[in-house]
Amino acid sequence: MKLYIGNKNYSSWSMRSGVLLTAFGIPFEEVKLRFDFSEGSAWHRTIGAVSPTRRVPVLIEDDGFAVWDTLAIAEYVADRHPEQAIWPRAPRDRARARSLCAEMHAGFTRLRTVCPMNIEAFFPDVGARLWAEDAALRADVARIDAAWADALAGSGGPFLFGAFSAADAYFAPVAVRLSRFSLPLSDASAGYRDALLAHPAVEDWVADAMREQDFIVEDEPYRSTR
Ligand SMILES: N[C@@H](CCC(=O)N[C@@H](CS)C(=O)NCC(=O)O)C(=O)O
Repeated sequence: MKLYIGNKNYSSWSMRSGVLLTAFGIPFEEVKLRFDFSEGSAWHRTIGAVSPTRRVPVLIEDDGFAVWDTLAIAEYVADRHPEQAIWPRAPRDRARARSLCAEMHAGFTRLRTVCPMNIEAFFPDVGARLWAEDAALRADVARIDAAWADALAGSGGPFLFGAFSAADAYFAPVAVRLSRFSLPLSDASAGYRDALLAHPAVEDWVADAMREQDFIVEDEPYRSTR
């Protein structure tokens, strides 16, 4: 199967599915589409041909069957690979992991808006200013911190539910944002952020992102050049 993704440096949704498949050793071919939102671009033509939502990520089976949206992709891959604990095995952990993914999928809009993922760039000064000025951002980070600390206290770590699961893949781009904008966390959550960033599937994604050497203006509110 193929996983269509956007720029690895910027595409946080693509990262979730890419990290998930890599972390569980599920074979797939990666098809990277460079973001280009101009009229008639290759991006629009290609994504329009494979995904009804015209968004990445989208998973395409060899017979052309498409699964779009990170939550549906995680569920589909878990259905196809019951031998893998993509969701935690214990029912309550599984329910909690799904709650956290759903919460991430639908929420944390302030963090996502003002701290866009940009793996290769470090903005500690912007982060400090935002932290001082933006109560909605502080509330998003406080909720993430509490959710992480609660799950880690229950599982004992190193990942949210012990072993790496879809919930951790979901929070990988959050760990990147928190680190790049240098936003403060409790000790437990900071340790988890670092463990997540050190996971081999996350490290692979980050290394590829660093090599991209691209600059997409729409994704760069804090820089005019690289
Ligand atoms: N809810 C979707 C979000 C997907 C999404 O917004 N992807 C972005 C890239 S990170 C995209 O394709 N944007 C292109 C556009 O909005 O035209 C998911 O979970 O997959």
